[in-house]
Amino acid sequence: MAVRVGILGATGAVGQRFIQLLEDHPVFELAALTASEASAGKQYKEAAKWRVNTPIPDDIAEMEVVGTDPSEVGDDVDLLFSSLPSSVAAEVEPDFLEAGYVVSSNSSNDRMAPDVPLTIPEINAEHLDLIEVQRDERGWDGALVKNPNCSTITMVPTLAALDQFGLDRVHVTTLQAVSGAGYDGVTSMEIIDNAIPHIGGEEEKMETESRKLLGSFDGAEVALHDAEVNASCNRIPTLDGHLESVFADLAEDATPDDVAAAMREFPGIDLPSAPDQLIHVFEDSSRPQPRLDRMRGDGMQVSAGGIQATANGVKYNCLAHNTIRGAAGASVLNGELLVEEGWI
Ligand code: 11C
Repeated sequence: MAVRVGILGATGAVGQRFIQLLEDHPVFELAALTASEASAGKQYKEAAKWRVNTPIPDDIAEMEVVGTDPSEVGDDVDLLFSSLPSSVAAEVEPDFLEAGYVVSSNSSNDRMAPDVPLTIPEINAEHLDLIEVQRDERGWDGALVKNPNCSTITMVPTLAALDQFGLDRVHVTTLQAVSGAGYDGVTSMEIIDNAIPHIGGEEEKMETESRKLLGSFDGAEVALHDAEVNASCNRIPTLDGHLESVFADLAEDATPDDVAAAMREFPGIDLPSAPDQLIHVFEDSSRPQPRLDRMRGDGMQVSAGGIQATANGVKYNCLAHNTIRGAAGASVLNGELLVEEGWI
């Protein structure tokens, strides 16, 4: 039986990706679209400035957008995907959680809250058990699950593969696409022939979220991984796809071939939106590249390449599609995990 889902923040860039990814989904049926009061009451095609590279599905184009409030969404929706701006999500998500909705959220508020699972299903599915803790402590009938920031999701699968060699220290420099900032069209052209060596808050997110994702879990609490993580985040004029250069110091000896094998063999998960293989490793040292490689695995696979030895470990590049694997696809995958594990 289909699980009826809604989108909080359906008109934004990530909201549009949700709509694209939910078209013909084998489990989810899209039943509610919410946006700000300015859009409520309009047909979706009137409310959204559509920027995704496939047409708005016909049935969605004519759906009425409702306000972001439980009374407007109705109680026949089982799961909400959230892509609200974090300041709005911090106000709105608790209303839905108190009203009993399960929320799979891409918004950055509460990602580091101790009782909120921050999950990538292939990495730390067991952290979903934190839902019991949040229900006990916050009195919610619903449940809140977060996915990490897109630049974190790009790197963490590769670090998870390296952890068997003793991950001591990570330095990462990112080259991030303009879609991560919600830029589009003419606005994105403002950074052509330029690079911006700062993205507000991004470095801290990479440094903390990665350690929570890789942390150990005793059933009630996540202990952050003790690796030191240092990030430098930069915006470049690429439309989609975050490329990252990672330098990882390892406690044990591991050759580039060992590291490549560990990445290739890192297990996937059997969920509808998951790629067969989580990490694709390129031999060609000029790959991965955003334009050529971001759509691998329908945008859900992470790519790595250029693996070389350093004095204390390895360096390599990794890449993922920032609004699919890094945002809407990540939330949809968490939604699929919630269904698979019986939380919905
Ligand atoms: C960027 N990573 O590329 C950001 C966008 O915490 O989910 C996503 C912010 C987040 O600018």
